[in-house]
Amino acid sequence: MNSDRRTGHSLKPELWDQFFKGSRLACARLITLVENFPELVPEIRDKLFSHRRSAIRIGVTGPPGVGKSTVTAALARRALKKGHSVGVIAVDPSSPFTGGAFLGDRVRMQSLIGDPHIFIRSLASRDGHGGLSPSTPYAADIFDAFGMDRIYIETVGVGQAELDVLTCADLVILVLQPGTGDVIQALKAGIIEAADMFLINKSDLPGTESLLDSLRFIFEISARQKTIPRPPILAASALHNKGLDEASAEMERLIHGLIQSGRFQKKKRLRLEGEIKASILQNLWEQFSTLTNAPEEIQAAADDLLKSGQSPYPFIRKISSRIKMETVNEKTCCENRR
Ligand SMILES: Nc1nc2c(ncn2[C@@H]2O[C@H](COP(=O)(O)OP(=O)(O)O)[C@@H](O)[C@H]2O)c(=O)[nH]1
Ligand SMILES: [Mg+2]
Repeated sequence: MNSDRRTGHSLKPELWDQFFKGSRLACARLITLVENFPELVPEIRDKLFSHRRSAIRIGVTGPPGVGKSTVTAALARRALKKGHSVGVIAVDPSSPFTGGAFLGDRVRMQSLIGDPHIFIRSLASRDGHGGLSPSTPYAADIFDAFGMDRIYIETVGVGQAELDVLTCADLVILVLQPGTGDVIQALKAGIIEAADMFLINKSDLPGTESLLDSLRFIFEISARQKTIPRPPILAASALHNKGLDEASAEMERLIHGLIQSGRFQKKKRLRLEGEIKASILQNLWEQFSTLTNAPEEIQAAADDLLKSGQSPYPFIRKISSRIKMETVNEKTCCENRR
């Protein structure tokens, strides 16, 4: 049995057996483990990697209250009808202990609960502020290995943090609603450039046409600058079940294009590169901090620098040269041991 030194938590072989036999309980348990014990991630990823399939990850983002959960539920329902199996990761802005917002999302997704081909899971957002939980990509990988082929990731939707969704989604849908001026906020946060599709939800409310005009105008200007390809802009009313068939069809067209053009594969490769780089950095930092008292020194230096108003770079150069020395020492030490 493999077990983690620091937590004493173990991944029992039975858990994997159950997971690969399709136990939803085992799937939920694995997600709980990656969420609560990041140190178990490498072991879980090792096991999952060869079982990954080619699920498409769809990020649904946008300001709070625009109808992301309602839209996600509507799109998921259509995907189920087409025979897909669907995973939904809803990032919960509240503490995992209160579960308040998730209850709200569950109500919106109620019609889907009980369908064996859908799995809805909430994750606590990072620091409770917004964006994605650090465990989101791992939860998506678990769904992928579990056999889900459409994975919807609904973010909390607060400004800059929405950009996080890009790092783990193949396709990003930005949901907006009329009459709020949120488009300016989204423009500032850079999400407009990053979204693959725009969905104006609540088109039953006034102001839909002028929001559509503003968005088209934004893209007309940018198309002139030839910086951003114009994404599809659609209007829908998830509550009244209008425009969602069109949105779903448009999304499938985008997915098809993504696969045909090779961008899907490229996105997967970039994600993997990012994960490798981040893990190497983390490992190097851990090694360096156990060999030296760098964390304490950095804290003391930051205090001093703030007081003195001096540039941090001489200190950065000093500590960086120690990284080189420690690497040489480690290498010599390993060679001597051979
Ligand atoms: N008028 C109107 N209300 C909607 C529509 N879609 C969702 N809502 C309502 O908007 C509120 C927020 O929806 P929700 O899906 O939770 O938004 P989220 O915070 O972006 O996930 C709920 O009260 C929904 O019933 C719509 O198309 N029209
Ligand atoms: Mg929601």
